[in-house]
Amino acid sequence: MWELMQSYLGNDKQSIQRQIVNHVEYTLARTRFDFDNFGAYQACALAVRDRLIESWNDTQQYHHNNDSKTVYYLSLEFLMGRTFQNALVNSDLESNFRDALMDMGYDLEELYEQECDAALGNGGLGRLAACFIDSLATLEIPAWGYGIRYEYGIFKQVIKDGYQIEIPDFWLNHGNPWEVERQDMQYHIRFFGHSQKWQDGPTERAKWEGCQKVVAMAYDTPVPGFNTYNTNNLRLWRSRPRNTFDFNKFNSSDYHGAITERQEAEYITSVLYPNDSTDAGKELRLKQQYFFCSASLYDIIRRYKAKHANERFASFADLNKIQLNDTHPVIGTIELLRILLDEESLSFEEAWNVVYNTFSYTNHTVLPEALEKWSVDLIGRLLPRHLELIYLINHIYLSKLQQKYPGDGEKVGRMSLIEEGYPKKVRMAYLAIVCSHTVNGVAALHSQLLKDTIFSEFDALYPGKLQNKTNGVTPRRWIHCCNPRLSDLISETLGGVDEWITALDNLRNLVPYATDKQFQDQFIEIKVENKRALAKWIKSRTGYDVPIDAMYDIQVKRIHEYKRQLMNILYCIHRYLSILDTPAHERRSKFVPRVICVGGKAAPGYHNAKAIIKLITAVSQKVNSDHEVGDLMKVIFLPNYNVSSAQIIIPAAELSQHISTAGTEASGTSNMKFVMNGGLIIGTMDGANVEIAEEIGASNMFIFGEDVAGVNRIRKQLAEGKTGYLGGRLKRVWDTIKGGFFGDTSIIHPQLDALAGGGDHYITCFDFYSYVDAQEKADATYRDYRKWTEMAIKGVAYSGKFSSDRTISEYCSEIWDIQPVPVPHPSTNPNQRTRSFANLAEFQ
Ligand code: 26Q
Repeated sequence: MWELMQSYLGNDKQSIQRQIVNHVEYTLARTRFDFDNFGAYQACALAVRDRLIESWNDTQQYHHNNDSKTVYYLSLEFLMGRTFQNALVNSDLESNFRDALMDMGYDLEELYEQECDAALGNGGLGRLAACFIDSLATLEIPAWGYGIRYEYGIFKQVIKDGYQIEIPDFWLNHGNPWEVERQDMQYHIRFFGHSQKWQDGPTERAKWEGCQKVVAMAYDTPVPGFNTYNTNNLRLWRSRPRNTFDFNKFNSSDYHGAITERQEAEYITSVLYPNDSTDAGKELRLKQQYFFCSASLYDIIRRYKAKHANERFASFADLNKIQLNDTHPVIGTIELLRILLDEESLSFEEAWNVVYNTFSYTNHTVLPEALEKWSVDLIGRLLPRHLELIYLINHIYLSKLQQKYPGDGEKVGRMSLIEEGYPKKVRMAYLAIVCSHTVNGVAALHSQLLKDTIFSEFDALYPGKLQNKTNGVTPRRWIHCCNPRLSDLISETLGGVDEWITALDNLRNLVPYATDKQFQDQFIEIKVENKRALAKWIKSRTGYDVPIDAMYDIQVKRIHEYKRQLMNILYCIHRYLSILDTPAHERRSKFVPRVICVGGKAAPGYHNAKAIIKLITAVSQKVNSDHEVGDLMKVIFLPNYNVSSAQIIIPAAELSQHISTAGTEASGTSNMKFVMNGGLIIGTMDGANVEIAEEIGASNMFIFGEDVAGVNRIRKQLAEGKTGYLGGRLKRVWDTIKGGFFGDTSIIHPQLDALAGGGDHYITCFDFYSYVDAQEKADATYRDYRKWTEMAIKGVAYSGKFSSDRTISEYCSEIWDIQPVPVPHPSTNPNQRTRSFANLAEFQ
């Protein structure tokens, strides 16, 4: 057997082709007569996966043998998008597969289009998790992602009569070739019941009795790093019923009831909640959170104990670091405490120290209304022992607060883990802070705001605990894969090497080329090609023809009042009216032709966001069919914005909009992607825009609007009853909409009334005029397209900071204290691809 398992799959053309046809015939059971593009994609995916499994098995075995310190990224969302191209690129197999397929009459790029997105996330937070696991693998950090294998990802958005309709995303319909089902990797997860306390010497412990049990089953996906043998793991859990059957119910002929109970178990991991800010605490959501935390912790503990039995977890926190992606998995802190106390017999102090030194928490919002709170009643019913432990922690913590702030009961009440009221609630963010050794925000401004506002009292209580880790994005997917021509141009220009893909600061060497006419011409040609590709996409998805020789102006992100898509569309209306005001023969000289695109999903229950979509589509219909305006202006709603469409949209943008009210967008990450792909930003001094301006120079952006201090000043005026701030141009926009110029847009009227009547919380009306100025400046700059291109190239050149490799390196040194562990490559010699015995010894 040793000999049989000694060799690796070949990566020469013949070996790849042989394996593809073998998978077509033996795995998919297809014949040469129904070997279509989809079959070819599936077979290729399996062929790639087989290779990933080799490096993945070797990596995991090596880490096991070496007892490598490991990072665990716990996230309710992993917004992976497609895997095929990324897997080929990271394992340096893209050209081999392209050649192998070409010979057989298939086009690799066409096969890429066969794959459906793994859309197990809502937006920024979920995509960040995906970028992070790419960087962790690339940086050779032993790391696992843990999450939920939802059967339904984020809904598909369809536009009907201008309104958003949600369609379920059953993404596993045709199977998922990238995952490996681990039938043998199962844990029992408990819910409900009650806690029976007992005294164990000085320590109070509990038995969890009368509970319901659900099985968690693991599904693994290999995560290859770029240009390294290291291959990490993404482990997603699926809920299943236990293999028992309620015979009592069966005998009382309640067959249906017995089946229903089993289905309840399956429901837990059925669907991703489509909100990207907190909604009313739904029981099923809490079940999801606890379910995947519990399974992940049992899994981590099992592996730890395999090497460190009888050590009372003394080295656990040195060898295992767990990052909480927002508060969604924070119940995991209490679960670890419970396991250590009630199942592993540690003292409370021992258990607490393990928990505290293991966990860290990342916050993604300062909006107080978006902070998670769970009702005490719900937690007490679903997780009775956990509620007891939360109260116990709160008791110890509050007595420390009382000592520190004697007599200040109000402050102690404000900082308590429990919010008094009807109903009583647990403040999950506070719980996360108290149970973690570090807390971080996701951009410098955001982290500062955490210290100054919602967590200020915690910053005083735990000096140094609050940190900043500015977000980043992976240059593998967000330059190299999505913009191959730009990637090639960069590599050629930087001396024919692609080192910059893992050392993004190297892009600085492009600075001298920003004014180089020949380079500019190549850069422009690539942008035009990317615009062409987007125009084709728009035609196929919306039916609209859009010109190529126009400024591509794009805002894509979840639809939210704070992100102010409304301001964008109000400006579109203003611009449209201004064009109509201008005599036809002067229009071309006064206005730069623009294709204005807005895309994004609204949470299904978010009425105001859905109304904004309707307004955009209504304006789109009117403007696009107005022959007066023609190609001078097109307004497009890009339907069903997701990761794979982002890979077409972002490289085509010339201007991108990041126009949130200052102090509301924690970071933003698409802003980084647009800059890397040669798009200019029109934006506010919010989130990571601030640091982008620092890096690329504010003069290479169109910055406008109030800063955080200005926003606060205006909000104060509004609170004092200020009205009458609309101004003439906005008034006209209001009247135009309400007059029915864009058809029936009555759904937006109440929002407009509120905005005008003192309820402009996101100061859309106040920022509008400075936004108009910035838009005019963008037009003026675009007329000098050489200048525009110079700014765009400088953006690319100075965007190095925003690689998620930099972000992850900072997490490694300042939060996890972990170093890379290079996994030995079996052989780099293609003629001798065997697992040498020397290596085998290392892997044993
Ligand atoms: C919570 C409870 C119940 C149901 C849903 C949720 C929920 C789900 C997703 C709450 C929040 C989210 C997602 C938040 C998010 O994506 N935040 C974004 O995170 C990015 C990465 O840090 C930042 O760049 C963005 O600024 C931030 O908005």
